Amino acid sequence: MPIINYRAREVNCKIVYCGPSLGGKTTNIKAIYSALPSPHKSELQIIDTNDDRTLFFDYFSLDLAQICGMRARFLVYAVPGQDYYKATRKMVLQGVDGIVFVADSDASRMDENIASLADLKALLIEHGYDYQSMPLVIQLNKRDLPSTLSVNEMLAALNDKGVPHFESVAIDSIGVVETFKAICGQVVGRLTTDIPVKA
Ligand SMILES: Nc1nc2c(ncn2[C@@H]2O[C@H](COP(=O)(O)OP(=O)(O)OP(=O)(O)O)[C@@H](O)[C@H]2O)c(=O)[nH]1
Ligand SMILES: [Mg+2]
Repeated sequence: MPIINYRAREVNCKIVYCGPSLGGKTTNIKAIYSALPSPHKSELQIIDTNDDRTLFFDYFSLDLAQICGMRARFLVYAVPGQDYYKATRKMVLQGVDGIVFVADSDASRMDENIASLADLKALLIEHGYDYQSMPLVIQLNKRDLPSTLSVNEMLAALNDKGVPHFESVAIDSIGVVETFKAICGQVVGRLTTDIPVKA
């Protein structure tokens, strides 16, 4: 549930990018960030290792339009995908309002996509969140690779909720902003129906 500060007339929505390691979450975050106009965004925080893998999490915030007379701020995170950072993933998912699942389209990585989605579902359960009603967008990334699995095969394995999906090439900023807009739209859609608006 978004955090609402009625006094400041502010609502904070948390969006988390999840998915297997090396699938392209950090690349998405960097591409969205560079596409956003400066006055409305925070600094970009990326903490990674020498081999560019996320160690803690990636983060920026974005001030968006007014919703129901309140200023909406999106807090955007990407988790570390590697197996042994499960505790960090759980921490970052605390208070999540919407999820982008970035899948790797390389056919050889399908097992990791499936395992990562199972890990995400387990962490949501641990937090007591309902996967079925959680705003979710699936991104099929790395569509430029020669060895991609077909879109239908990937969706059959990953899109059990029938949510919106986007094909992307995050290194070329293709499909990245579209994905982000779609998850923001879902989260805002829930805001306008779920939140009791005080005068
Ligand atoms: N060919 C191709 N490579 C990509 C694409 N998107 C990202 N990459 C590359 O994939 C590698 C991993 O990308 P990251 O964005 O660091 O992946 P991540 O999901 O953040 O990985 P973790 O932080 O370990 O969870 C990098 O070398 C990227 O340049 C894409 O669309 N196509
Ligand atoms: Mg990363």
